[in-house]
Amino acid sequence: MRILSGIQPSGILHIGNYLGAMRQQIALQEEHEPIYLLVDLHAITVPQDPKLLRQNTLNAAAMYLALGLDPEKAILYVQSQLSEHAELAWILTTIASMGELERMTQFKEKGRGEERTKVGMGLFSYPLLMAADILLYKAQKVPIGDDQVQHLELARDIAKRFNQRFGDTFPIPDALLAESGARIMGLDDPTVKMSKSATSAYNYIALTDDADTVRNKIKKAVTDSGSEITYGNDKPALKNLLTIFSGVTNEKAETITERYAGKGYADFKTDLADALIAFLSPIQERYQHLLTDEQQLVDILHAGAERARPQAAHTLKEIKEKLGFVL
Ligand code: AQP
Repeated sequence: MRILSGIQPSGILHIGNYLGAMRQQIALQEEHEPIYLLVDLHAITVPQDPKLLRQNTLNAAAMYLALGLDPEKAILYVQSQLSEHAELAWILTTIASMGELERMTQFKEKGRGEERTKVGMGLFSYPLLMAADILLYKAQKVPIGDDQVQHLELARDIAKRFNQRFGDTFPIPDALLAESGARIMGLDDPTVKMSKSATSAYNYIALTDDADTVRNKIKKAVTDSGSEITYGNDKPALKNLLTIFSGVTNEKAETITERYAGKGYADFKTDLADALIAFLSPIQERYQHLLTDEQQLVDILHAGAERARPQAAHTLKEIKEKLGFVL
């Protein structure tokens, strides 16, 4: 079974990226040969500083490895290293409609505040590039966070339409959502998802945050009214903190809440910060070590692209033949 997902190297990676996507992506390498892309072509749909984009791409590769991705098992590479992604994305623009792209909430949110005519074309067609990533490898399962489900639905529609017009070509891909943590919310606002492009750093716990920063952010994290530590929809901020607590300790949320019967938020927050620090410290050590050898990271990414290239080329050739291109 082919599994594929991507992550934008557009800044820091946060605990939402990990619990919502990267954790299960890495676990899947034990039984499959998944493909994970550092999607720089997606990242440039909003302005990027070139030097920073390069560094963020290497940082994201180092973080995947520090979290346990084994490049012998999973295939990790940079999307722009194989031109087939962009080529297929163009072909898909010819079978998608403006109307279906206009319905995408990410485009609406990221373009908010901009005059409509000024929203970038790349941002608009972003989901088609994602569909191309998936369809290029005929992926059947796509491990993503909840916020990407709408884009996956579009990829499914595009795959079905292509199959109808040109004959059976693509399996219809399914989203693989984490059982818990598929949507981690902002620490400063539990009504919006944790996001690397949040205006305040108090929105997220970066995987690279040091111990003092983690303590400070958890201390400032918003909580709900009342002082009891319970897990439920009536306490969305606490529910989010408990999901994070449970995610980094592998304890059930209910088991955690039992420990805080009769205690207040202060104890809970101190322990949550400690749990996060204990989880992040060894990862950060490996991450820093991996970044000392940039060439090794580049080599791993090149090797990943070379492993993936034959299948990407094969699928694109098949598609071109079906479209009637002279090869
Ligand atoms: N808050 C989240 N909870 C659970 N999963 C999340 N993901 C992102 N945020 C959360 C999942 O992480 C994977 C990689 O995300 P991405 O960087 O490619 O795209 P994104 O969804 O746009 O992530 P951000 O951090 O929110 O970036 P910005 O701020 O640029 O929009 C995806 O599988 C995503 O679902």
